[in-house]
Amino acid sequence: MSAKADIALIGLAVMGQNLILNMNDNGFVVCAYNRTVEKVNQFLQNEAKGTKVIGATSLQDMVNKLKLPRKVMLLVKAGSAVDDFIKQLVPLLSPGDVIIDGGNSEYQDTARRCDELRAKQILYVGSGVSGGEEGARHGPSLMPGGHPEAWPLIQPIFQSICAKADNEPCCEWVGEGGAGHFVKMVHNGIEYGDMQLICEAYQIMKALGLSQTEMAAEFEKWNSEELDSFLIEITRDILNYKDDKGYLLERIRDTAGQKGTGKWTAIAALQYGVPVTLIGEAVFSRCLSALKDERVAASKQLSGPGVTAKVDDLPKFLNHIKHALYCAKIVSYAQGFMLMREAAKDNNWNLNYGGIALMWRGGCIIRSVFLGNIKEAYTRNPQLSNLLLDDFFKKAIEVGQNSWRQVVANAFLWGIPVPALSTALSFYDGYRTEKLPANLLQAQRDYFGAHTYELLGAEGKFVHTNWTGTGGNVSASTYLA
Ligand code: NBP
Repeated sequence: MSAKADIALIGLAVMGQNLILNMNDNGFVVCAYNRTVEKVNQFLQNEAKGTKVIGATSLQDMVNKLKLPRKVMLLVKAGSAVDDFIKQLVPLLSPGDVIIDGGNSEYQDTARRCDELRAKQILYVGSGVSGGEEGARHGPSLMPGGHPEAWPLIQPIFQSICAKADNEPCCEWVGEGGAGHFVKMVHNGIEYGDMQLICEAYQIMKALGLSQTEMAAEFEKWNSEELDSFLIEITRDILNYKDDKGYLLERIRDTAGQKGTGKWTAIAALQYGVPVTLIGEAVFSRCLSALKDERVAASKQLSGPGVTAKVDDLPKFLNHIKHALYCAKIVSYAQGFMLMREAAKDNNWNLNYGGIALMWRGGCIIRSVFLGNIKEAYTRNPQLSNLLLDDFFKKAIEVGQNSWRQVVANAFLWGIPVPALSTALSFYDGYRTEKLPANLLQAQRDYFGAHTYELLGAEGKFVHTNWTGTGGNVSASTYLA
């Protein structure tokens, strides 16, 4: 049989199957393969019936069916499954062929695989794929990075199958090595943050006695304003959803799961020393939710302020909640972009921040009108050092900050946890503070550990003080605190 497939796709679970059908719709011939080979036939006889999709019975068979240079995309479980397939594929491929990993791989794994495959003359791409099942089928957001020479080879396929926003593809080359998977990881972290903020707004509304219908109406309204986004829209639908026992939401156990990419973002933030506090709180909130039994026990023993949430003007307060959510969201994205900027510096990636906002603008879970505003901010100033300093976002916070403070302060007084809304406000206040109390911190470090400090006006010169008169004059170089 002559080679006729444009690309092979390995991994026939939800993402792989849907991406294959999407590629097929866009005129590409795909060769499907899976570790459990029976699934290939099942797929061809069911979901892919009547399409141009072809199947392979082995990796060798799959490779034989591919046009040159060969392109093989993996959509398998992240981790050792990716390494196993790469190991099996390399002897079957030729120099210049491309392997693409579209799973949720850790960006450092992708960087390592890039190095290993460079030595074997195989081109490697680690691509973020966002949008879940629906996105994979009808247009995901794609974030490819790795070996730049691979991009022209895969660009026609990737930019055909991806989502489009304002007629532009939600897919652009991100950068070398693990850049694509890093950006996808930050995207997932931001998704954690967005979801947590919405949950906090819901919790406050619930405490104020709103019914689910009333909450849904509020989210409906927000979805026609600056918060217009996929997550606000699905929250409205979830609040409205009823089965034969009534509203489903209240019957769902309040313990959140996680698959790790939010945690990876928080870990990367700590490693790069960037205060990505909101995503961190969103991850910890899921951890706290998982302590259900402990919380149930503690709820019977620990007291709160003993007041009921109450406001004089409900519509006005609901508007405050909207502004609080919006301002905190601006901080969250500002923090996410700060992290990408720092990682880019460290890894020599030339990230296009406006392009990243556009990639997230459609197809993915965090798609929103807001991302269009971020894209515009970076178009106005590609060198923008922080989103908070862009005129559009500066104005939005000026307009909303009083509301934000009202919501956080009242939630604290009412004993309602708002970790994401409040950490964002503390970050905002910290970021705009010329003089933080770190002078005292430096003095404490020098007092107990001789860690030295700089004097204002003499930056770069580190001095030590013998604070008690009994310590020595030698400063520390090893003990870290
Ligand atoms: P899964 O993550 O559930 O993976 C299923 C696929 O991995 C099957 O093809 C399975 O083969 C294969 N596989 C497994 Br499991 N262990 C393997 C091993 N040790 N060696 C070789 N193959 C192995 O599928 P998915 O939900 O479609 O996700 C695919 C990738 O896309 C993942 O990295 C995921 O994190 C990422 N992703 C998922 C979503 C989503 O919404 N689901 C969104 C964005 C990204 P088998 O059939 O033989 O068991």
